[in-house]
Amino acid sequence: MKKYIVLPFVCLAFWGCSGQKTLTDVPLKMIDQVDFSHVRIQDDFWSPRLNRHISATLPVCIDQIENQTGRMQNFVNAAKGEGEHSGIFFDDSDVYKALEGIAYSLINNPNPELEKKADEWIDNIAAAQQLDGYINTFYTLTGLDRRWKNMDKHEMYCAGHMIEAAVAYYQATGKRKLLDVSVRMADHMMELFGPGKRHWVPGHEEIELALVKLYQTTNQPKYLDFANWLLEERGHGHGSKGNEGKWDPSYYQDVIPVRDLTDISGHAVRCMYLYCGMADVAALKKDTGYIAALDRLWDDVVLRNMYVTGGIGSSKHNEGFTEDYDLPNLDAYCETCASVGMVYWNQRMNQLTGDSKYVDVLERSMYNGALAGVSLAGDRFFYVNPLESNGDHHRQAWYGCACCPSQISRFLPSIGNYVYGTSDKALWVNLYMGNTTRIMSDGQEITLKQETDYPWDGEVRLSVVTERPFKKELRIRIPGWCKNYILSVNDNQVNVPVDKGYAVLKDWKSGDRIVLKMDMPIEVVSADPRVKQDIGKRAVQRGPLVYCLEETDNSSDFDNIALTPSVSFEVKDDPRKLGGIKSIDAVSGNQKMSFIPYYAWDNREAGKMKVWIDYKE
Ligand code: FUB
Ligand code: ZN
Repeated sequence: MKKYIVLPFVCLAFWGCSGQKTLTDVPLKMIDQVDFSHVRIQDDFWSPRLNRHISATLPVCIDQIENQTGRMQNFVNAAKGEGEHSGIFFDDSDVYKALEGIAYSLINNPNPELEKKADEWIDNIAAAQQLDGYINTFYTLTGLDRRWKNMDKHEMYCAGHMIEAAVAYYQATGKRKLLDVSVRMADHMMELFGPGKRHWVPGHEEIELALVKLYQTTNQPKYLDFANWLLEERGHGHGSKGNEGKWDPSYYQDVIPVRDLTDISGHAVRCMYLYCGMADVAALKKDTGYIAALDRLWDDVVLRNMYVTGGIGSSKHNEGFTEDYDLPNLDAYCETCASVGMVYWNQRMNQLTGDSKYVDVLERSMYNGALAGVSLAGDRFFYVNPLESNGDHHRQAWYGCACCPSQISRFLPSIGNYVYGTSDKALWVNLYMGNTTRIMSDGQEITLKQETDYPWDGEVRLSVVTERPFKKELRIRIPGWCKNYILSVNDNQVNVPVDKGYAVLKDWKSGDRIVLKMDMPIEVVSADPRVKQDIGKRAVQRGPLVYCLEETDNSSDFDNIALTPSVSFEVKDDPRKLGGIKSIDAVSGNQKMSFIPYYAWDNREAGKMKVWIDYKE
């Protein structure tokens, strides 16, 4: 693999490889997500985080949107048609993303007060919609005559986030008001743009995946077709000629048609949302060209442009990519939104292929790059996630550009989406976290239950209870990091085939005690030698977690700490440290060091931090 060679990312048989089966007969979406609304998460790792999402993250977002910034006031002003717009031209999107987070929270944790707040917001949003369906407070307050002229101004990006919020709120409450606003805005856009009408290449992708959700919610194929048309607009010279000359088309993924893409380039979050939109449209339109492009792009991202934390986008300059293997640590950008985007995209790839290599990356991005984006208390956020710090990089309560806090607000309550999947032949177990899940499958209720101390421990106890005999396979993911495991059913070890990273258990019955015991040793990993910033360095990981050194635990001679071949490690239970962690103590030569999980850094006094540690032979 690319950035770090110890892990087993091999080129698995995938449709893009030569000599593989043709695509025409293959259903393009193999796995359906088990929606998080069915997944009751209850464990020592995630439950406190989900509770803090309700008690801290959402209140911070609401306070910022209503009181500390003018985001909600912009809607109030736009409704009245008077007053100024404050903030950035795409600030509406933060309101929509926080609203989506509220909706997800309401699904598993009904809360009349929070629902009332969301209804108030939706009233303000609806009142700000123009008669022709247009909605965007920036242009309403600064001159509607200037709308739809600059493709970089995020009008469709904001519309996309509104649609996602609307779908979420409709699912949570059955209330249609924001959905109706969204439908009117989508219809407005389709009156202006589309085949035989005006060209448009959204400067920031997002609308495409949102239109697919709108299609799935309204059953109106025109929204899917419009998403497809927008994707096909790219790469033909119709797009933005640049933000006053600052950006070239590669920043916007607008150099060549998307089905011809081979390399990731430009802005990282834009890429992730584009790839999600392509995967969604491909699945529904059976567009194998899109899948082949996504396959090539995945290799380019994961083998040549991804950090060990699952973060992507190394450069602050374009919030994105430079050249292959350029992965600076101190200056790493690794925007939180991009790591969340990696989760969104990799889930789609897994659903298309049934290959667990995508869940390996999803898990890496989720537990490291994305989770670092929020403080342990849930009230402060990283926008940029470097792999090294001089002690001057800290989470903030909010940002002028607040895409990352609002991203966290919608991502955390929906993590249950990534745990299970269903297909014609199988139930898929992708992630390990304590939960009880009830789904309908083949006309009967199935209850799946996991008990585990993951990510600290590799033992997972799983049971599946069905009402009647149930024929499907259980496909249990063996993570890429796991080299040794034992799978047992009712205390009897079973040796079952492993297909694309899943142990395939065919012989099971309702109520069986299925136990997966994964060895979770400490691994010392090195980067691909082409990553010049990591030459002579090593990183430490255990299970899905990447570890780092913080100065506060390693105050003596932090800059000269080095691992050696004779290093010895010990995993230490630290229930009172950083919300309860397993730290890793190491003795290397005469030096002692203590590692903590990367996600937990910068939650104590300021100090230096590093993931990649000098290695002395
Ligand atoms: O432009 C909207 C969002 O703001 C992007 O996704 C982030 O990178 C930030 O620039
Ligand atoms: Zn962001």
